[in-house]
Amino acid sequence: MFVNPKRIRALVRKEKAKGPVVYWMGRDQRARDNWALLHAKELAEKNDSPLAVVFCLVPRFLGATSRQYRFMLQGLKEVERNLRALDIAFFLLQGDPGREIPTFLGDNHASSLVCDFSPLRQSRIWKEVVAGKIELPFYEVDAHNIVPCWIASPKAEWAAYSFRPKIHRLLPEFMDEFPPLKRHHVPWKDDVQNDWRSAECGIEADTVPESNFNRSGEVAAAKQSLDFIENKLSRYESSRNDPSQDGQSHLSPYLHFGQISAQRVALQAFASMKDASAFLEELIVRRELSDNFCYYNPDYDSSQAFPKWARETLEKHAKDRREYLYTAEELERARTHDDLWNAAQNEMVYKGKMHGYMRMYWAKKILEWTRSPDEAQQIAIYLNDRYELDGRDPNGYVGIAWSIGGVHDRAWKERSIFGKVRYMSYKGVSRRFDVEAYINSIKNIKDLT
Ligand code: FAD
Ligand code: FO1
Repeated sequence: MFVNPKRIRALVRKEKAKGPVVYWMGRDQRARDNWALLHAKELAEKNDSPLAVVFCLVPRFLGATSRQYRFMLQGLKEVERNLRALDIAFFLLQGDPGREIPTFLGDNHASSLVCDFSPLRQSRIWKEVVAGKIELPFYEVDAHNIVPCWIASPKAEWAAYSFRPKIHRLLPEFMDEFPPLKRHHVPWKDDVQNDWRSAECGIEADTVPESNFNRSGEVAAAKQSLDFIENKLSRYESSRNDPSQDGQSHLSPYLHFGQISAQRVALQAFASMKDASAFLEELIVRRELSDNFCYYNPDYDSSQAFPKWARETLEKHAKDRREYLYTAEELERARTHDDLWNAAQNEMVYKGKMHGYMRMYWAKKILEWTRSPDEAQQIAIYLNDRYELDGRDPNGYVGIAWSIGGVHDRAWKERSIFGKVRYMSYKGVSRRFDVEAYINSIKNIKDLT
């Protein structure tokens, strides 16, 4: 048995022994270190069946732009090559997964379906629709979290302090080494040709300028991870909160598209350094806490999901005078009075990835400079998902809800507009790092693009 059965749950229970096994790839877009693919392979081996991986490309996806689609498709082409080398077929479908996946299963007389896990609404709806249409076993495998989301905790956690001990208790069981993905012994019946060009033409995304972020794909992700662990992990704790230094791993776009497994990164970090706890706190506890939040709060992208104390305090200050008020367009164009905020916005627009520390300041200022917390949250989600390569992720919904709505945080000293939600000021931030050096570094990126 390759895969810990606790990582798997049945969405449809039916018996059907013969026919190909299909893995419907969604969030975990990689061949290597993928528990969902390993489970599908295990099923196919048991039945001497062929194995196929399908990805269903939707023409519009939650405000994703040309930038994110390009990054994703580049990675998927590499997945196709890696799978082909192992006699595993890869199909790029196009259209609505609720229709395309059942049709593909029927046309190919599939015996079972495996999918990966996402706590987000769209993915859950797709799976419900597919489950309602098919008469074969359908399994979901959490290939994204180290501790499967439904095992980590049975409820929405208050904060990292309540979630951390649960994760740490379960980690020894789930930090197991991945078996290699071996060549499949029953090849697909015919040669598969995917029409990538037609898929690219079918995308209906808005066009935004390309970012200058690194290459996409499994190879680039693995290289980024090793480079970080060898050269930067030891100073992560002291430098990660300084936007004028390059102290972060830059793994979030790869993690978002599942081009690298967080478990692989964690195994490498553990092996390389005795105490990598600052990094592992972010990579494991904070990241998996975001999945926990979205999984148990269906309103994860609305102010309804803010804790009661935060909703009450924000409501009390709803009519407070705003010294500056900006429209979504002014914010998008980085036309504010605050050079630090403008630099952060430009970093996101031109680089495709804003520094983690600046993301907090950025979102909190949107609360300060717009008419209401609801408006602030919607603008922050819109901009984040339009420009960040790692956008549309539980980490994004939670990061924004933390900054604007006190999610996973506590009450602080009461003040205007924010009420008891934690405040950040230009002056306070300037004491922590060299603001001018950061602003200049962003001017350089902008000039180069
Ligand atoms: P590193 O510091 O090297 O951390 C490694 C990994 O740990 C990250 O890739 C990420 O998976 C995880 N991680 C780090 N910080 C956090 C955090 N605060 N919460 C949860 N997981 C974390 N992250 C996204 O992946 N997508 C988003 O759209 C996103 N939007 C954000 C918006 C706001 C307003 C805030 C405050 C945070 C947001 N984050 C988001 C969380 C965090 O800022 C990024 O994950 C991080 O900056 C990514 O850079 P990195 O991979 O170099 O991080
Ligand atoms: N997943 C898909 O299954 N099909 C898509 O067309 C698709 C596009 C896409 C674009 C941007 C982005 O950030 C993610 C995208 N994803 C897509 C992946 C998505 O994160 C996962 O499918 C989630 O599980 C859905 O909640």
